[in-house]
Amino acid sequence: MSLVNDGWIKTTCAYCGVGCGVEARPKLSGELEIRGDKSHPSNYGKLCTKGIALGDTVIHDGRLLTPIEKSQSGDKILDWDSATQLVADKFSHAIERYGSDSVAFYVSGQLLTEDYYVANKLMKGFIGASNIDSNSRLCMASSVVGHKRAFGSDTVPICYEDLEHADMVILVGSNLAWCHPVLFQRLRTAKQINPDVKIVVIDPRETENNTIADYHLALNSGSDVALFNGLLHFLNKHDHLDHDFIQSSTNQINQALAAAESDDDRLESTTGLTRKQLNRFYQDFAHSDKVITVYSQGVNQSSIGSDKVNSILNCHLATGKIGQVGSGPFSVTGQPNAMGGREVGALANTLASHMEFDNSEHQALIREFWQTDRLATKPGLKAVDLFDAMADGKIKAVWIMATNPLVSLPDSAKVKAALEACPFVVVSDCIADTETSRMADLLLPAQGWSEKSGTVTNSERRISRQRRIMPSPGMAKPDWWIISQVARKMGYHDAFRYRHEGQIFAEYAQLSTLGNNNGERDFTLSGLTQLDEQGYNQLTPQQWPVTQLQTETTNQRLFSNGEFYTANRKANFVAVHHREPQTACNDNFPLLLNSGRTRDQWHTMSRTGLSARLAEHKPEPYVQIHPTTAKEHSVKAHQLVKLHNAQGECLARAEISEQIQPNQLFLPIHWNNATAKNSKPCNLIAPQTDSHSGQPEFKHTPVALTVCQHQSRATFASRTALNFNSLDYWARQKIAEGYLYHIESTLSADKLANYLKSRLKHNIERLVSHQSSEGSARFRFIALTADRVEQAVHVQPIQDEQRISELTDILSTRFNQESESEILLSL
Ligand SMILES: Nc1nc2c(c(=O)[nH]1)N[C@H]1C(S)=C(S)[C@@H](COP(=O)(O)OP(=O)(O)OC[C@H]3O[C@@H](n4cnc5c(=O)[nH]c(N)nc54)[C@H](O)[C@@H]3O)O[C@H]1N2
Ligand SMILES: Nc1nc2c(c(=O)[nH]1)N[C@H]1C(S)=C(S)[C@@H](COP(=O)(O)OP(=O)(O)OC[C@H]3O[C@@H](n4cnc5c(=O)[nH]c(N)nc54)[C@H](O)[C@@H]3O)O[C@H]1N2
Ligand code: SF4
Ligand SMILES: [Mo]
Repeated sequence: MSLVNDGWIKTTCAYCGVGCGVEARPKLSGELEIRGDKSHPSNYGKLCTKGIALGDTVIHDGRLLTPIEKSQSGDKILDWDSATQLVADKFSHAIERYGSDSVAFYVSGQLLTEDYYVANKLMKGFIGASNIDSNSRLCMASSVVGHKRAFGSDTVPICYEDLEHADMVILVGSNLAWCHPVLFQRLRTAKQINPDVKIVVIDPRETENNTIADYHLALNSGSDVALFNGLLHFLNKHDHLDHDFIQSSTNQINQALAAAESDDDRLESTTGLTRKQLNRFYQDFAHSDKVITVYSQGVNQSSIGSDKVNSILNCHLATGKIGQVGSGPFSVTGQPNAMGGREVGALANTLASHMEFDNSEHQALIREFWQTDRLATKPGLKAVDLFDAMADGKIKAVWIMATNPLVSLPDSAKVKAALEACPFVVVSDCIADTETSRMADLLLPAQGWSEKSGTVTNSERRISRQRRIMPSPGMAKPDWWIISQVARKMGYHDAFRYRHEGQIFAEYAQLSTLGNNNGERDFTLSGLTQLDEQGYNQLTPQQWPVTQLQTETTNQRLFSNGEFYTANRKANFVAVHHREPQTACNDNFPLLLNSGRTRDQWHTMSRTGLSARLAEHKPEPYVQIHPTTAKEHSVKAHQLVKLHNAQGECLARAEISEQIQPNQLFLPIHWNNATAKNSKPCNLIAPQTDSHSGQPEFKHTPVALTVCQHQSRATFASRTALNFNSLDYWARQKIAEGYLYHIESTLSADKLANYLKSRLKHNIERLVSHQSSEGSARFRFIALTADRVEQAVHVQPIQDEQRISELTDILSTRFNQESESEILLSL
């Protein structure tokens, strides 16, 4: 298959774990054309809004272009040699003085497998410690624990095609419609073709999933274990267990059944669902031959996330609905390479490539393979514990790559204190200004999507190439290169002599085969060990296990033979009990805050935030509030509200909606101090975690709510980014040719107008201003050059019911002198 056709280059989407195949073609103008790759078996040419807008985000706005050493005396640009030498020296010095546990890497599911492999090799293989953890800890850790406990391996057994063969698909704690949109499209099409397929949504909130669902179970937040224990008990009581499968392929069902039964008498009060609702769901599960349960952060991000996962796996094991066409549990991965990171082993508690610390044979194999006598022998600190240790002064140097912990870890204040306490903080990112990069001592510019090259693994274990399509700006380099340079400067020359990412991949493929000739471990790339540079460059999607180079599309599933990866090759039932989330609402903090994603933004907006198209869907941070709750708290639609608790506070615009239950709130995770004032949920979220997985409880935080007492509001369009931090509230929206600031203030409208007028650029040709003639103090200013608007401002009192104009197109409007006053009046 030709990978380059009419200039189109095959690559993989930068965003979610669906891992859609993309074709990209650079235009002479520097823009990038994007279309879906029809030959890619995960998406067959389909893309979602974020994928389609990839071309908008390859602009160089805000990129980090050089290594920068930051100090009180100012910023210093470094060359790569000095920058990597500085990292090597600081890390080596800390290790010499305080031991290898005094340094850490905090990495990300947005690294490529090759980057991940090299980072893990350096930390565990040569620094000899295991303080390398990934933001996947915040994302997939509970699923990893659940899988390992049940299957003896971290395995997602299904392939996407199963969604099209299932009789019943359960979406639990997954907003598939917004977070894995192309999978959702595949499911919607399957339902259109066969309306008898049952789709059930299990989420405290209503989401877009409901548009294709047969029914929605709006369970109480955190009650999934009770719900699935109820299902297991029902299956047992009504004789729906698959006794043959249980006998031949599983261990310890009796303990799990007993635990499920003991939860059953409080089932309705715990879940908030009626017997009728429960029975309908339980009957449907029992009577559907082929069932897929899709689960995501509503399951994982909980203080009992691992138990939630096992409560689901128990039901699939008890009925043998696993490893068969159209059947199985399906943990969807979030980030483009969250799965690759798990395969590499870049979590603090695994060794490498599905090999484990507690297995001395694995240790010996890896030691020999990496030619090292320094291999780490015990697990390191998980993300939240790592930042706690940092706050306690125990971590002397940390290297953060491709993640923004000051926004995404719980308890932002503590994370900030931790970074302040750490003597040497290195941040590798593509973007210059992130909340975390503001805390760095050294910034390293990384290549981003469309510039970097390597592999990612998606939710159905399919490995695809991301390819280099555009040159990278400034001095940006691949992460694997940066890490290797540092490793060599730390003295590990021979082990890190990579010239090309393909060499790293071949080494990694080799590692996956160690001691694995008879399929002892599920993960193997034995069919890819012989890839040469050309083979790697041309690599088509491969679904693991890969025992032979796959030249045709495969749709494999694991566990089809009823064998698992435990010592006796049988799957384990895990006895789990419902437990309430760690914090409950009380009189002071009566509302329950849930947090998650919106359709068109990705995490901290460092990339999707560059697209004006994507910004239109949700221009400002918002909080979903039920109409009854809004009434009780005197909140009107679109008012700005403050959420607060002992942990901190956060501002967002009220979106009154029946999609959310009374007394619950939903806040998106995307806005942060780089894009808004005080609008990130992690200000409010306590660092409570699941004791098995270390995954934080992001979806269950008691808060109080008050309406902001602001006097005025404004919109401010500008070609350049501005700083409005002295005002009470601002949020930045990308628009064509610039930014639009949404502002609110405790100042009166005229005072705010004066202040904003003072912020207009002075080097403009004309400044036209206009005060409303209607008596109410409405102000409009516009700063013009010959034929275009440089800046435009509109201010009005808060009680003014007439919504201020949006100004979203103003910067891209061309005009002449005659149309000038017309434009001003139309503002
Ligand atoms: N547009 C977009 N897509 C993304 C991302 C993005 O940033 N933007 N990020 C990617 C990443 S990294 C991830 S991890 C995935 C996340 O994908 P999802 O997990 O689907 O997304 P979330 O919005 O975090 O949460 C899912 C749902 O869990 C529900 N929930 C909350 N508490 C409970 C509970 O106790 N039980 C149940 N059953 N449900 C509950 C929430 O109401 C929410 O609707 O999305 C990926 N895709
Ligand atoms: N309240 C709350 N908090 C949450 C969650 C939640 O549901 N609620 N979800 C959690 C989950 S599931 C996740 S996955 C995290 C995500 O949280 P983060 O990982 O902190 O979010 P991102 O914005 O994706 O950060 C990635 C950074 O890497 C940079 N980057 C992109 N590509 C590269 C690259 O190739 N190399 C380098 N060096 N840098 C690169 C980007 O510019 C960006 O700054 O948030 C977690 N936090
Ligand atoms: S579904 Fe995910 S991988 Fe596919 S185009 Fe959308 S964001 Fe990209
Ligand atoms: Mo995630």
